[in-house]
Amino acid sequence: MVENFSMKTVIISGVNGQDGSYLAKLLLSKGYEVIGAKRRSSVINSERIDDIYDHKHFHTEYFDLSDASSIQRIIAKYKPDEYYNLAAQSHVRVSFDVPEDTISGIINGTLYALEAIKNTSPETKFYQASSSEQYGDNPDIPEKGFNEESKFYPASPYAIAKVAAHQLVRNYRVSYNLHASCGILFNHESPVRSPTFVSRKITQACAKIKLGQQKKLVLGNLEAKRDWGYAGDYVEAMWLMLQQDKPDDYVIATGETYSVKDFLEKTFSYAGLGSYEEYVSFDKAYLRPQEVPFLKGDARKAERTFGWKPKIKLDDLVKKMYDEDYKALQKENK
Ligand code: NAP
Ligand code: F7E
Repeated sequence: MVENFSMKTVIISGVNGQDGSYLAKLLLSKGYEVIGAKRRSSVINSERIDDIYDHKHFHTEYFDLSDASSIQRIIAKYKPDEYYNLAAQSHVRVSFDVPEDTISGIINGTLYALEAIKNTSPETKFYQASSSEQYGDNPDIPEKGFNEESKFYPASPYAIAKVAAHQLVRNYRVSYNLHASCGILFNHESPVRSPTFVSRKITQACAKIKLGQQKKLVLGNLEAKRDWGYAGDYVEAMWLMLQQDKPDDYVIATGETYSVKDFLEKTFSYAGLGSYEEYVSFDKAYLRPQEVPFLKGDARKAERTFGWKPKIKLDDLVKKMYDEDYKALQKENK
């Protein structure tokens, strides 16, 4: 039960995920009562939030994106000051295999939350986890990168759903005067990123190769370019968006872009393993039916409006992720 009624209350959907876990810790440090909404799983998968599970201001609730009643129930129960809509099937390639689940979860989960807020808690401020994938394969790339005015050319079921959810949020903002903002976040990673994404797949494999636990790393397209930042910096931007007087949309990015090959070179070089080419092989299973070749973001609006700038860029991110992987694997082996 929430005990202290003078504290601000927040619901974070997808609290078990990478961003949910960073955001929960940030908001606890800011004195919020944090309600982490998670779905039931057959095995315990709360490792990312184990360290706050017993925090007296942290509570969990079960919900599911496909279950409108569960979302209505938690919003009506807590009438939170802020709601962060982070839960999603977030893997782009997997969205081609489970398009219906991905699309219905992202669009309906957003709709159910917006409807519940409109009907039972209209003062709740809402954050939407929009994505740079929404720009897709847009060939018109401004010199500084994609910005809030750039057109969306979504190139996967995941991105198509994120565009629809983004438009829903804008529609509810205008139609019902809700404080609902979209953060268009470019790729952001961390030591707790799932190893099914390429950044952590590389840092973890590299640490295992260094420790003699793995020989090869199998990847897909090495030419794709991404604007990679640090999740810890990006959740700060989510919070800042909801502290503004007016709701709006903001790009959050580093403004720098690198290829998967660059990521490999940086990680293998930092690990002192020499050329990645000795270890990496190709499997078409990791290709997508349609690829997003180039992403770079222009976050100057966020900087102008609330002073947000990334603190960690790619070189430091690679070191941070590799070091954590190496330490954890070494500890496991003792
Ligand atoms: P993540 O690590 O994959 O976490 C997603 C969370 O959503 C997980 O906790 C997952 O639960 C939960 N979830 C999935 N399907 C659900 C369902 N049907 N009902 C309830 N919960 C469900 O993703 P993330 O990197 O933290 O990203 C957070 C959000 O930002 C996502 O919406 C993602 O699409 C978006 N985004 C991410 C990035 C990025 O680079 N990280 C960039 C732009 C936007 P389980 O733990 O049980 O699987
Ligand atoms: O792929 C290429 C792959 O899966 C990055 C999600 O958080 O960010 C993420 O989506 C690139 C792609 O991230 C492998 O083809 C090569 O070009 O790490 P990723 P993503 O697709 O950019 C956005 C902003 C989101 O919103 C998403 O939720 O790397 N790549 N070889 C590979 N990718 C993976 N996963 N595995 C490989 O073996």
